[in-house]
Amino acid sequence: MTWFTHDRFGMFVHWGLYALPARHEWVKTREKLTDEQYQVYFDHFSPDRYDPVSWVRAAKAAGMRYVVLTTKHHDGFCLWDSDLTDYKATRTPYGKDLVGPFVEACRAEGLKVGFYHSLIDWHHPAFPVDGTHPRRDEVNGEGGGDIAEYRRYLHGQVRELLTRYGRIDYLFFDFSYAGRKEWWGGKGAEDWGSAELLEMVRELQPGILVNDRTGLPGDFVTPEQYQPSGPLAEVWEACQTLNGSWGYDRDNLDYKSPDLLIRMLVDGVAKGGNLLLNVGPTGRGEIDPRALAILSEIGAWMDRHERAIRGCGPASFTPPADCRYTQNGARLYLHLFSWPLRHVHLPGLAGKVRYAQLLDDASEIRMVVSKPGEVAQNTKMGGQPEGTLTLQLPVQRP
Ligand code: FUL
Repeated sequence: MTWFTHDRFGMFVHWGLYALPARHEWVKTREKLTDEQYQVYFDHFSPDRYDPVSWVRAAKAAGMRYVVLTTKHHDGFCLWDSDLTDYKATRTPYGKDLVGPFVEACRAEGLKVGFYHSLIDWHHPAFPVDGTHPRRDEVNGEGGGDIAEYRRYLHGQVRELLTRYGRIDYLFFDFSYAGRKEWWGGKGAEDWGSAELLEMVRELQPGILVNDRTGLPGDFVTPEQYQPSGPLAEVWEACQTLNGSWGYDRDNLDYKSPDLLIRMLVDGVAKGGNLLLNVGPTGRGEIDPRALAILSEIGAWMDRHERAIRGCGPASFTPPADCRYTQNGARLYLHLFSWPLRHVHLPGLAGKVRYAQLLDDASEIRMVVSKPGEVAQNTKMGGQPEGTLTLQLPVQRP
């Protein structure tokens, strides 16, 4: 687990046919598109500007240390040259495997390699639901779906992915949480054969980290688009969109600010978690400029503040309002989400801090410890309780 909880920050990449309609990765079900209607995106899939090295470099410059690519999303389209289907990139006008170059790019840049793989599949004829209609087996009787056949396909494809590209560090299955009622009426872990699936995964890739969405416990849990309210018992990673959509969504301008995303990262590390921040490349294969601009602002922050994130975890002290602590060994980092009027009071820290400095410019932060007897009075210390350490902040926020 060490690289994962050390690195803290990764990039999620949702990319597939849905980049062409460019209105959310669930467009097929949301708009009830038939297989025929959706086929037009397959027939026009031609990402002439696909350059995974540029993706990985953008991730690295943003301070991310691992990248997770959708090998297959719910629409069933495969980004690699699977022997088990023709519904794959190599049969589109593009005609080439997309996964191999991605893996090589991550390796070349020294980032960890992650795969996302959807357990549900709206395209495979044996999968009991296509995402648009009622269950195939209810409509067609016996012949409408065959979960056992689909399970063989699923396991076979995961085997391909884990044997063709060398070492894979991370696997994000989607989407059965333990105890969750399946939206399509399935049985979760039993349908996927999750116990055998996980056994195979660990045999093929002994060092891999697997998430919790097979319906069985994994190595980490995956809060989606929210921050847990405090540390969790499990290792965790929040996944987040830039604008509410995972796939490229051209007209959705509801972007989170870089400032908010940095706070999410900080808040997560303060609670012992990672952040997997998503981009949805376009149908030509590029991360669009709006997303790149956000990544580069996060990168500028990370460049100066990386040491308050990387290798850090929660501290045992409770921070004041609007603040977070992250800690790495004997170093405690205080993150101020709003800038108080010159003083910040840290309960319980008196006598515990040898020296304080502003991370931004290494300038000294003067510290004052409240003494017994000063407590009740309206002193310069603001009547802080004994044991409080008060920091005198710069006149201006740097
Ligand atoms: C969800 C999926 O349905 C979304 O499309 C996305 O992939 C997200 C990370 O997981 O369960």
